[in-house]
Amino acid sequence: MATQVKLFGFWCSPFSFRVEWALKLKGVDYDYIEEDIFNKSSTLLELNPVHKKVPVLVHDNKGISESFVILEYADETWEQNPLLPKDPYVRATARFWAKFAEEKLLYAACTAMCSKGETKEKAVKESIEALEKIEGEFKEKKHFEGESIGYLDLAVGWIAYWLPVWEEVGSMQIFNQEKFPAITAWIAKFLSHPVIKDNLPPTDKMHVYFEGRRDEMYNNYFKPKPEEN
Ligand SMILES: N[C@@H](CCC(=O)N[C@@H](CS)C(=O)NCC(=O)O)C(=O)O
Repeated sequence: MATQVKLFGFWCSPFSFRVEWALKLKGVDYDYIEEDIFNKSSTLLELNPVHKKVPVLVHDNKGISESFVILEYADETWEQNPLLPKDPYVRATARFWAKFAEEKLLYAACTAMCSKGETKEKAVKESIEALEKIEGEFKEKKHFEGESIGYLDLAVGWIAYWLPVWEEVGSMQIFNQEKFPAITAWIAKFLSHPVIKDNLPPTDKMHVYFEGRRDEMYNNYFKPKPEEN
């Protein structure tokens, strides 16, 4: 019988990887389909007509989009190795911090990587402020105990692996081991987990790709427009 689960992803997408990690942690068998996000397939456009983005999970011929939505779907569909905590308050807290990191850190860090001057300075400052808040949360609670990784770990997993690449590509410093000891300890544990360490994109290729993205984003969005006469 053909595999019932398919994942449309992109080789260095932190959003795709959080879904791959979840499926692997749960032992769900799936076919991975690499999508060319610069020349999207008609299948992707049909599956995710609203955002036209990866990842998209296909289960029993139905498409599910948006990585956080997919994580929740996977957790409800394949109950082994639960990702979200049982307690409603702890569960809500995990969702809160996942959303916070996405909205306040991920987008600020990308902006910082792709911009220059004042925009970059502001985005670096915002990223550091967001990390300070996440550090406070990580210091207080453990989101990673023993072998079990949860929803929040997967949601913020990109901090461990993508952020250092973005810092180098953007010639900037956001992370600092002395300033963020709790996140530093979490990164070491997260990256040493077998499912995570065996499922990461090659950093040399990531550098090349994100350098290209940086230049493209700068030219298209952040480059000052010539004064109109
Ligand atoms: N909020 C989305 C973000 C997905 C996303 O931005 N995916 C990128 C790849 S990293 C994409 O498909 N980009 C294509 C485009 O923007 O047209 C999620 O969590 O799934």
